[in-house]
Amino acid sequence: MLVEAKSGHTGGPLSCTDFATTLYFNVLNHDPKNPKHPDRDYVVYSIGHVTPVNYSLLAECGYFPLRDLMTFRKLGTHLQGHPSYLDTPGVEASTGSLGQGLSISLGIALGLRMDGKPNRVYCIMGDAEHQEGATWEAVMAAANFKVDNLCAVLDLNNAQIDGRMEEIMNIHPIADKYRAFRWNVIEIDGHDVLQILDAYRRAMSTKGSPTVIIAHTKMGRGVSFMEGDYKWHGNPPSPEQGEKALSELGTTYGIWSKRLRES
Ligand SMILES: Cc1ncc(C[n+]2csc(CCOP(=O)(O)OP(=O)(O)O)c2C)c(N)n1
Repeated sequence: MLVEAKSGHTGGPLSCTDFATTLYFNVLNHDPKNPKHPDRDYVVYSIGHVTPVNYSLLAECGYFPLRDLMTFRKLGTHLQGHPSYLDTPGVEASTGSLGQGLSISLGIALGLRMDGKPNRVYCIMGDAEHQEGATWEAVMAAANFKVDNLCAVLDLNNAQIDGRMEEIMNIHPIADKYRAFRWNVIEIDGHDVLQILDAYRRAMSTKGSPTVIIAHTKMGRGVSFMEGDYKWHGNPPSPEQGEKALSELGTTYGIWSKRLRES
């Protein structure tokens, strides 16, 4: 997608891939053939820019054909660089302006609770996004209203657009901050699927407070020349780099083109 588009975000989507894939395939109650099903769980990407992982998972789940992925970031496609809920099935909120997703998720969660419904809301957040003040209003309100159908997943990759998060505007001690706001805090290795599954289960059984899963991850996870390097935040790979990345991730362009043609 990124090579074809010649633009877009590579590093963040790869740091989110393990916990986001686990969420869609093992945790979510959803029906890709009926995206607006009233009993569905909601996923809000507060870090709207991680569309490569968001759209890939929606396509793999069957919300739309895999071949649509090759239109990513092109004029007229429903797969724009940042997600639009009016255009793409499975997208619950139009995001991209950082710091808004937790407030949106909180509103959805409160609405569901008012209607007496059991649906859950997942909000995928970035670490540097916690530099946005509005995030903390939502953190405070979610705990105050004991919104336990809300689970935030924090992609703690210590990287942002201009450098290392800890050097630009350190958000630590982030776990203590959430605890002080009376959230249920679960810290995990964000690339260990068993830990990820266990965290989602613990979040589901927590009553009386919202949960944040702090996922320690690596930007560009799985690709040797990208891992841990913030410069991959907003850059696409060249065709050669793309081929090398795919082979390190256990696939090839050939395999992908075949799947796309057949979809
Ligand atoms: C309100 C707002 N300010 C600035 C930006 C530009 N921007 C896009 S991504 C990003 C960095 C986000 O860092 P992080 O949340 O850690 O995501 P990651 O780098 O891990 O993908 C910035 C500053 C934006 N999208 N919205």
